Amino acid sequence: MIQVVGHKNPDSDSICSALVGAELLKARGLEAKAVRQGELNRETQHILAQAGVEQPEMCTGVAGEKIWLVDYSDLAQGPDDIADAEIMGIVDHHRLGDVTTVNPLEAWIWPVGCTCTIMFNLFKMENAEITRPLAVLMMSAILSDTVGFASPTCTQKDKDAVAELAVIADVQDLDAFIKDLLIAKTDIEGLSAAQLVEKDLKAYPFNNRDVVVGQIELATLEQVDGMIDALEADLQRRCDEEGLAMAALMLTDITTSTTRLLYKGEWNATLDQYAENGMLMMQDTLSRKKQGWPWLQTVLA
Ligand SMILES: [Mn+2]
Repeated sequence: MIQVVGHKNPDSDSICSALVGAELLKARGLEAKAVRQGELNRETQHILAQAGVEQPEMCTGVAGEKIWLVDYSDLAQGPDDIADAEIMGIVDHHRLGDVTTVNPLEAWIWPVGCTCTIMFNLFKMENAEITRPLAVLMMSAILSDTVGFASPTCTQKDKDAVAELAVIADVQDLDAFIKDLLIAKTDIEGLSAAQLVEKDLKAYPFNNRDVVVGQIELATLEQVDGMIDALEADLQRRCDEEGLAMAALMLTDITTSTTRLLYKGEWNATLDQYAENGMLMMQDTLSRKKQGWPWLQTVLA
């Protein structure tokens, strides 16, 4: 049995590509199942309901198991016992991380907007059947990761994949489909500050120190107006408890591509010079991977 596992604090791509990847392996005649490393966010719940697909079961450990990694290749984002698993495959669209393997592995790492775009091309290469549920999972993940094609991470391959998948998924009105998805993506009603920070938090080891950067995608920054103090307090708490050099949170208005950065930790002073009236605004910043984190790396270096 091969377990297909996405990263910690799973986003929609991490869940959908695990589900789709398990089906790809099954189409090859292998035994496989998707697993998840955390609870589903509201957007992912919306996607699975649309697709009529059950959520993957919770990952309870991978020691001694054969695994595929989807949507990451960093040890820090994998299961805690990943060192004792056999990594058989990687499908990812991030920079190459620090996993190493004993045996040769199958690795598909493309600079595209979404892991599911690579999955779609693998299905085509292998002439594996793409059912309607699989098409809904893949096109939703692509539209989520590329924020409806608006992200600078989006490529022609992502657009081509959605065009073909929308036909299989029988989606007539793509704009309405995207709108519903983005409403679910930006729904933060009732979530606590700690839940919001945790939602899409990623570890970025830097200069031998631990750094975490989260991101909340919003329809308007006003959604978090009353929560700034609580969010900053939660970032500070994480620095204190985990010895982080920095904990940052991107508050991103996906309609205007404007990001407000909250940050706490030892490296505060370096970032303070870019703030005005205590607010660090990043214009034209939608993507953590292509814009937010690269800028932070340059500034912190
Ligand atoms: Mn992804």
